[in-house]
Amino acid sequence: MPVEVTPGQGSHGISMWGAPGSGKTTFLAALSVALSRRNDDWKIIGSDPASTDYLLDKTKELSRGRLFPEASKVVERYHWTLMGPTTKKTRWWRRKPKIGDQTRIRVNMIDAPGGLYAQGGRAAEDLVDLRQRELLDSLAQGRGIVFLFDPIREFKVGDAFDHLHAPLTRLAERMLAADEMEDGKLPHHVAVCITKFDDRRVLETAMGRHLVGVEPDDPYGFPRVSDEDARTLFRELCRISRSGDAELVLNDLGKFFHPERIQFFVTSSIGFFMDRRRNVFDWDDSENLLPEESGQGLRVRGQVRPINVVEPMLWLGRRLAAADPAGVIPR
Ligand SMILES: Nc1nc2c(ncn2[C@@H]2O[C@H](COP(=O)(O)OP(=O)(O)OP(=O)(O)O)[C@@H](O)[C@H]2O)c(=O)[nH]1
Ligand SMILES: [Mg+2]
Repeated sequence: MPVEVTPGQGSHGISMWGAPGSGKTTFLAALSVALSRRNDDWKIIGSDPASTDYLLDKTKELSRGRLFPEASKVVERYHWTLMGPTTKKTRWWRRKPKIGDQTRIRVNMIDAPGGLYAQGGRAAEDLVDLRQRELLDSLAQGRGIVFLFDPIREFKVGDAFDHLHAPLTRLAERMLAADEMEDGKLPHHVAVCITKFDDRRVLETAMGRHLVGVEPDDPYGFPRVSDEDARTLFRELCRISRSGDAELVLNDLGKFFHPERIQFFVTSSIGFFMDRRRNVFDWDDSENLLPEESGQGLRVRGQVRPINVVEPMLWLGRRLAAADPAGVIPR
């Protein structure tokens, strides 16, 4: 029997959270490519024309045009369905799963400009505050967060904590007033994603701590950090924060969310460069960024090979479905 997770803005709402330029929009743009590269049955489908347009257009710009999205200006909402194989065991007398026997996870995604996370939503007096309130409303309604931590920005600017603490405190104020705190914590699940793993500085930090391995079934030999080691890498990257405040990010996450509802991932939306003639990862030539011909900005150098972009979404989708069984409708 197919399993469908209810739509609605409510419990299956997921918000992208992170400082400006931390890679939120690129992460979403890479989702379709990431799913296409997997040898399984998971796919993503828009639930309305605008959400489908986004998937088609952004995927094309990133993978064909090798262009990054522009900095976000407004709060964008997308409604998608992740469709995948059934998680149910097939009975011995049914050799194949029945047609229509698949898992469907509705994802209501919010992507906001990172700047909106800076203040944390005060009274709605001007446009920025209005947009901050809108963002806070979405966070309060949803139960999933993809928190992007950009180690490069943290090294250069060091403001991840500023973009976490104030809005988190505002969100807690809201949830407390609505009597929705559970055991003193927010009810959300959080996928903490370290972004830009393809950047040499991040890769070298992970290598220096012996956290990098290669998956045995990966024919190209791309470096990976396991989810078990992702938290350790996060801690290491916090130490080289410019402001020294990044360690407070970990403390805040632990204070505001249930530890079993936090999962760390080491990700890259564009992945590592690979020379297609050699068809194997080259440790000495791994960077997948190029300066734009105009000299302004960066573009993708080779093919887009996202790392750990689908996994946080599937983890969140499954967790939200399990946490809200009323949302699983047998059809
Ligand atoms: N090395 C590397 N750089 C990335 C990656 N993803 C994004 N970037 C860089 O980060 C920049 C910002 O990415 P965005 O996706 O626009 O970031 P954002 O968080 O949506 O930014 P705002 O919308 O301004 O809040 C891009 O223009 C790229 O230069 C990645 O996977 N690897
Ligand atoms: Mg953006």
